[in-house]
Amino acid sequence: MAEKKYQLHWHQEMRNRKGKLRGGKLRQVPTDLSGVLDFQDRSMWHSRAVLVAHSTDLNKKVFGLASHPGFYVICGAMSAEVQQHLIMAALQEYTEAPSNTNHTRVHGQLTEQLLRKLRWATLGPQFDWTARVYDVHAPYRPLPAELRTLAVAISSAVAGLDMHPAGVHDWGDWEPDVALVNYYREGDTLGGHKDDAEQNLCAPIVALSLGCDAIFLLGGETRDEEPVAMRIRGGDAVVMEGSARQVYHGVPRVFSGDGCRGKSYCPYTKLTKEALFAVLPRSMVHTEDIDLRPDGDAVQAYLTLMTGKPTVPYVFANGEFVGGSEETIALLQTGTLPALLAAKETPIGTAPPGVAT
Ligand SMILES: O=C(O)CCC(=O)C(=O)O
Repeated sequence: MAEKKYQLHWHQEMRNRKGKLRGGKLRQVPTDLSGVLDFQDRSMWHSRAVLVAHSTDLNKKVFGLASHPGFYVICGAMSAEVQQHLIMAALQEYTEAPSNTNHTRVHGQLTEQLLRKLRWATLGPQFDWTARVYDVHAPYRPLPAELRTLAVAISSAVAGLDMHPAGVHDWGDWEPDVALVNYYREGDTLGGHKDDAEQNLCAPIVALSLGCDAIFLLGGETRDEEPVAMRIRGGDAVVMEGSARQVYHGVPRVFSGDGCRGKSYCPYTKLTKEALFAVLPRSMVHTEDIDLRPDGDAVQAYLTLMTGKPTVPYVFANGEFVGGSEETIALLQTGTLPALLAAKETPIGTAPPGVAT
């Protein structure tokens, strides 16, 4: 139910031409996101029983849920530089043999054309998806040191907190040795599942998100339990340990990276938004004032790294960087930008483009 509710659905308009019904434009069906928990929105903390602690190791807030002991979210756990490095590594090094990807069996090594349909890559012992077991005999790419370091730093920071009365953290001298890299495009999903094929089910799972915003569903031990839907952003880390290690979870939605990101007090942002709204319906244009986000500096650093442009606003359309206010307004004046956006006829999404692992 919840999975369906948050998935991207398309509606095809029908046109009546010369008495005949014809398939018309495809439009995204708006999704009701009012029930989605956003840890960055303080006003939700009380009503959604959010637990908040400060990790001195990470110098970050760590969020938990009273309903799910052993579940933690660290917003902005990775700096802009780390995110960009990992995105490049995920697209290049991590997909090279002896890593397996969803293309290995049929096509062998990944080519640029196959990149569009890249879905997963394995790091550490290969996973047999049919038997749902790890094959420790086949050659594999060892877990990269940077991922090991991040997983250990994040999980031990969480273990140092006392957020739940019956804190678990019984993974002993755990050494991370395996990772699955998931690649998502707008609208992609990862069905609800449990991670139960690992040898040591006490060892925590650390999920690192890169790129676009997504909705993460955290359920219970059976599929009957209504899951909690939450927004996860690029740079966030999720840790699941203890009883939260045994629950169903999935990703019903990944948003597009299009839209206009600026600052609430910036005259160029204001100008760009006005120009966009003069031509496009408001519901089609996602805008965000990044200075109002607690991690606004990190978002700007990330956008600067991605685009080479140090100042707001940043406008993306159809996954491409359009430019700042000057370039956007010029494209709007020539009619190119509305055409670019209308080509897809979808609302503009919510996060910078990229991959999520
Ligand atoms: O991509 C994510 O954030 C979730 C990953 C996950 O649940 C898995 O790979 O088992």
